[in-house]
Amino acid sequence: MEKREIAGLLERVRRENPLVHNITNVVVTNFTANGLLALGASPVMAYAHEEVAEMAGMAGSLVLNIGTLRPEVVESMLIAGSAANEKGVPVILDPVGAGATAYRTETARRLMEELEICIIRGNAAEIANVAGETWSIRGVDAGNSDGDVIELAESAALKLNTIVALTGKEDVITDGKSTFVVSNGHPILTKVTGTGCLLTSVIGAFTAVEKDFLKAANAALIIYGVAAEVAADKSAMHGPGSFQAEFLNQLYHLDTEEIFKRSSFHKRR
Ligand code: ATP
Ligand code: TZP
Ligand code: MG
Ligand code: MG
Repeated sequence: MEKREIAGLLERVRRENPLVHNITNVVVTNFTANGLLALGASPVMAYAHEEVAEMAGMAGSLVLNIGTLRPEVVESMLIAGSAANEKGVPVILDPVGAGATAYRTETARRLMEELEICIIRGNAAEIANVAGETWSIRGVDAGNSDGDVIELAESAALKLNTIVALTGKEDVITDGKSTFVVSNGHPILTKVTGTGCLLTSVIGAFTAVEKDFLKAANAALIIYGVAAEVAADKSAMHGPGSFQAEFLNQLYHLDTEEIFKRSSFHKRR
């Protein structure tokens, strides 16, 4: 993928201002809405069984996030997901904490089975656990296993028949056949809650404007990582609070020049 294509997709998000319907967790709701707005997308959170089909059907994409799941919210996800699938609206899943409890693992697998999920985005432990492999996880944060994340992402993509975006120090985006590795980002992202969840919603914004979902995810991860690097340069010395605010500023201001200068990725195969 060319750098100018990546910058071009950011321009498209800003120009088309896609509606992203999020059924997400209570920790990250405000940060996700503000991050999508800063990027140039239009966020909406809607949960009621009475309205989710209508909302998902009119959205550019639907993002499902199981971070603080409850049975009635899982039901909302299934109703919204079916409506989105019927209308051809892309559905993206963040399996927060899959592997930490049986309920999370089973719910993530159920959503994968009952819905057509075009991209699943999680840390290594979450992806492994959804794909039926064991990988240590503590709460919602990835454990410290040193497995081969590229091999894990590729085998999970084939097994789950979807695109996997596996994030961490390096991000791997793959459909099991073509694989991109992205090195952008900054460790301080791990000190602000919801940076993974917002990323999944940002991927949602890109799938609303680019139907090649592998390219959409790749561009989203690069842009997110580059914005974090610029924000860290300006604020990391002050700590996570300043970084969080500056990161929103950089999602808003990020330009083609920074994308060309900083984007760091390669196609593995
Ligand atoms: P976890 O709960 O394990 O932190 P998460 O759902 O918050 O997972 P991350 O894997 O932290 O999601 O990914 C969120 C963003 O942070 C991605 O853009 C990723 O590239 C970036 N990131 C995570 N860890 C690092 C790191 N050590 N260095 C650089 N960037 C990182
Ligand atoms: N607990 C349940 S959901 C959540 C926490 C702390 C937020 C997780 O956000 P992220 O983006 O995975 O760091
Ligand atoms: Mg994180
Ligand atoms: Mg997460």
